[in-house]
Amino acid sequence: MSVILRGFRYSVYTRIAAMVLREKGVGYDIEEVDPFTPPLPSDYQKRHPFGRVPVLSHGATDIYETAAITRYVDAAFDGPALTPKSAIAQARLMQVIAIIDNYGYVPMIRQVFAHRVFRPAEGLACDEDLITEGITAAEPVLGALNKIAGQGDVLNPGSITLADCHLAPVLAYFAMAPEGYSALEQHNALYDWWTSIATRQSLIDTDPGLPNGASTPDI
Ligand SMILES: N[C@@H](CCC(=O)N[C@@H](CS)C(=O)NCC(=O)O)C(=O)O
Repeated sequence: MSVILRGFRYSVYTRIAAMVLREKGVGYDIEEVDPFTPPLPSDYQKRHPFGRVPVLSHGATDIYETAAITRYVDAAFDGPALTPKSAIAQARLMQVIAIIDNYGYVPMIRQVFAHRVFRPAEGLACDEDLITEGITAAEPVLGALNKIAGQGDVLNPGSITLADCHLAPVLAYFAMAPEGYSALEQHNALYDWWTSIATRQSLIDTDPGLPNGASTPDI
């Protein structure tokens, strides 16, 4: 059965799904869908009722919501297990994913990365107040993730789980902003984890770069 990842090349959630597919060794095709430039393809709304990316299509089955996609990929395909066995590690894994989705994505990606890195690469203005707001809101997120990394059940450089794959693309973007990198550096356990995952092949292979070939800011 075919596996198609429908998503936007610069989308952090699309990259999370792609990273999990690569960690599992699942071959897939990509169909580019840009949710920020409507209209969406005519058949897309029936695949994703909220019009976001990504959607994973496996044969005739469509799955949306990245946490559901990555769980599905881990369970449905052969390859290394990306869900740990112990109850506490599974709970920590779910916490990492929920923290990113509920508290991390907007400040770290939509405010800090978008305004410090992505919009300038596109030649658009950035809003300094939003960056400041995002850094402030990211602080408790980094603190919570640092505590979990320090406990070592997940975000452990010795093993890769769905939590690692959910967080790595988010921190990769956040750390491209000099303020984001400085904030990350203050959290030792999380920073140690980041320096290890930053060289992971699946993260490197899914790096979309920046629009217009812009270079990443010096950090
Ligand atoms: N809860 C969704 C969030 C997906 C999401 O927000 N994707 C962004 C791109 S990274 C998007 O499609 N944004 C379009 C929009 O906000 O209109 C998931 O886990 O898949």
